[in-house]
Formats: sequence, C-alpha cells, structure tokens
Amino acid sequence: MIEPGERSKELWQSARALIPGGVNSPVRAFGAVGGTPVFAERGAGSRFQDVDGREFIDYVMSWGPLILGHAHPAVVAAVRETCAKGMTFGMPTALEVRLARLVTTCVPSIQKVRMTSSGTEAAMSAIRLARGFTGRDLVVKFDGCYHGHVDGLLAAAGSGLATFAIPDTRGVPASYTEKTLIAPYNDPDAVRALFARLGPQIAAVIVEPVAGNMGVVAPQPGYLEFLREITAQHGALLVFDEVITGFRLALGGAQALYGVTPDLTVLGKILGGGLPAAAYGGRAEIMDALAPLGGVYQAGTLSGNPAAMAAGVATLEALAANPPYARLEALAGHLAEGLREAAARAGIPVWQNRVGSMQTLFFTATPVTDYRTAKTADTRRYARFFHGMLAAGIYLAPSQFEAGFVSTAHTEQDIEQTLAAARATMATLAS
Ligand code: KE4
Repeated sequence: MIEPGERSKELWQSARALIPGGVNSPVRAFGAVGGTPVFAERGAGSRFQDVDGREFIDYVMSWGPLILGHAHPAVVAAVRETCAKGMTFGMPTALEVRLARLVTTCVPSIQKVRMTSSGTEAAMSAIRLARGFTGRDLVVKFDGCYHGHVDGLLAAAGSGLATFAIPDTRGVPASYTEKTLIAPYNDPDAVRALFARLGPQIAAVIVEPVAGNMGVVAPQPGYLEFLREITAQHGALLVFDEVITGFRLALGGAQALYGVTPDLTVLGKILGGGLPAAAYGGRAEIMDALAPLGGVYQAGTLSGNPAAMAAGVATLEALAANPPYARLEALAGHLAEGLREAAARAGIPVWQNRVGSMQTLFFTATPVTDYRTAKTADTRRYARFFHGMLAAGIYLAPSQFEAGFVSTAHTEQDIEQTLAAARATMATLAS
C-alpha cells in the first residue's frame, strides 16, 4: 500500500473533520479497499494528477460520465461559454430543448424527457410516474442493482422470495419498502412467480439492462426480452435504468445494443458530460402524466441547468458525430484479455465480465451471473490488487463491486502500461 502524499494526508484529516467519513459519497472513502483516498487535483484525457502531483491512468472516470475523458476541450469550452452568460435562470432555456432533442434522437423510445440533477432523482421520479400512470403501487427491482439512494429502493429481499422487501439502510421505515419486491438478476422464474401472485398490482419493473453496481453482470440471452414480454402481458411498465449504460454501450444505450424497448428510461452520468444532470423519458402518453400537464408531481431548482446542458450537448454531439463504440470495444477487449492472461499466468482465479467499455474483474473462479455469485469474490484479494495497481499509477474502482470504464481518451499505450502493472501485481498476489 503506497504512503499517501503530505497534501493528501492533510486534506484527508480536514475532510474527515468536516464531512461525514471525509467524503461526499461513501464509495470514495476507500472503505472497501483500505488506505487513504486519492485527492484529485486535475485531469486530462485518460489521466489525472492527485494533490501531491502523482499521475494515474483512470479507469473509474468519475463512475461513468467521462466517456470522452477528463477535461475534453469541446466540453470545457461549451461550459465556459455558457457560464459566462449566466449560471442559472430557473426559466426555460434553448439548451434544454437542444439536449432534449439530442436525447430523443439518440434514444428513439424516448418521445419526451424530463431533466433532473442526479440519477437518484431521475430513478425516483420514474418510479413515481410509473405508479401514477398505472395506478398501481408495487415495483420490482433486482438484488444487486442500484438506482440511487431512493428510500423505497434501498431495500433487500424479504424472507421469502415473493414477500415484500425490507429496508437495506437505517432511516427508511419498513412501510417505505413494503411496496417493493426483489428478485435475483437473471432469474426469469423468480419474476414469473412475482407476476403470478401480484401481477395486477405491479406498476413497474426497474432494471439495469447491464448491471454495473454489483460489478458488471450482463443479462443472460433472452432475459431482457423476457422482462419486456412479461411486463407488457401484465400491464406493468418496463423501466431501464441506463444511468451507466446510456450513451455508453451504444449511442442508444443498452436498449439499442440488445434491441429491447422499455417504456421508460432513466439516464445520467454521460448525459451531463461530467456536470450534474440526469433524466427520465419515454412515450409521450406516459410522460404527459407529469406536472404541470398531469397529476404526477416532480420538480427541481437546477433541473436543466444551462452549464450541465451545455456539457451534455457537447458530449452527445461528439459521440453522435464520431461514434467511438467500435474503438472502445477493441480497447476494452484488449484490456480484458490482458487482465485475464495476467491472472492466469500468476495462477489467480478470476472471472471477467465485460460489455463494451464497462468491465469488472472478479476475484473468483465462479461464473458471475448475479449478486449471489458476485459475492463469492475474494474482496481482500481485490483490495491487494487495487493497491498494487495504485502503487503502479493505475486507478481502479476502490471496490470489487463496481464497473471499470475506458474512454475515447485511453490509448493502446495506456492499456499496455496497465497490463504491465497487472502482470507484476498479480505475481505478488500469487506469492
Ligand atoms: P446518482 O444519484 O449517483 O447521480 O445516480 C444514481 C444511480 C442510478 N442508477 C445507476 C445504474 C447508478 O449506477 C447510479 C449511481 N452509480 C454509482 C456508482 N455505482 C455512483 C457512484 C457513487 O455513488 O458515488
């Protein structure tokens, strides 16, 4: 484990005195891997420097937004120019219309879209909208999928499969999760059982079409099609949480990659180009149930914020003008193959899941197809791998159960440097 630099140590001490756990989002505190968090100073492309001047190749990329890399010139210029004209108005602006048009063009299932400031807000609002539109109360989510810190979705499966969920955090009353049902990911029979028993009461099924929050787990062949059919059959809405996968796996997201069309889509991360913006959208007949037109209320002071809209427009326009997905596929594939080889050479059992430019190397010999199998991973060994790579100037997710990302700014040279570090680190894990 590398010694933190002097400035990092100073900041970490102050941060913990002023901010709970020293961080504004728990995963950043290195709780899952130990050690002192890296304090970022500046980023450029695939790399960033910490406050002590150390440089790292970044595979977290702010947990997904930075598909174009840090401080992309076109994005920075757009934000700078927009802010110079005023940071926020609380009135409609042309930029919101421009980004809404880009979203509806990239994701044809979205006829109308409402902006929010975080993925949590967008997911929470999509659930409220689904309940308001269908007049039903129950929502199905999947074990290991995360949709932000929404009270009703911070839930764990109840005792029996088809019983209602129980809160998975302090501070959420049991009554808030009683309308939530939880099933294992990639298990059609579990969903069939829920619909058989409660179908007429189910407003929506919300799913990460490619899971990123248990580590990367891909849908089994036919699974998304199954969810599409059973929700349509029972009059429930299918909600794709594409906060990670949107604009990441294809310009149209996972729904374009897999050819499955949800009723509602939740977007975030890349949508804001690195600034706080998220959204939810779908068919006009559903979206028009929202205030001020319909009776489903949702609001936000900085929803559609001009600076965030400008960053999102610049990002989506860059992706649309020159779709990078084939290159990201090749780059991420090279990284994945190299990591697998490094582990094999050291005799370390791993299971690699990758979809496009998002991937996770699980330290387990078990095929990882859901949260139960993801949790067979050796998290202590992952922590040692994380720190070995950190010492070599490679910044991975500080948790086994997260996705790693490459961007259009990553180069073959970055990948080679990363794989050299991986070979050396894996060798130390084996000893
Ligand atoms: P935010 O509220 O953090 O903007 O979005 C919540 C959210 C919703 N849906 C999905 C599929 C998500 O992955 C997220 C947030 N992702 C985590 C990383 N796994 C954000 C990192 C963090 O919590 O600090």
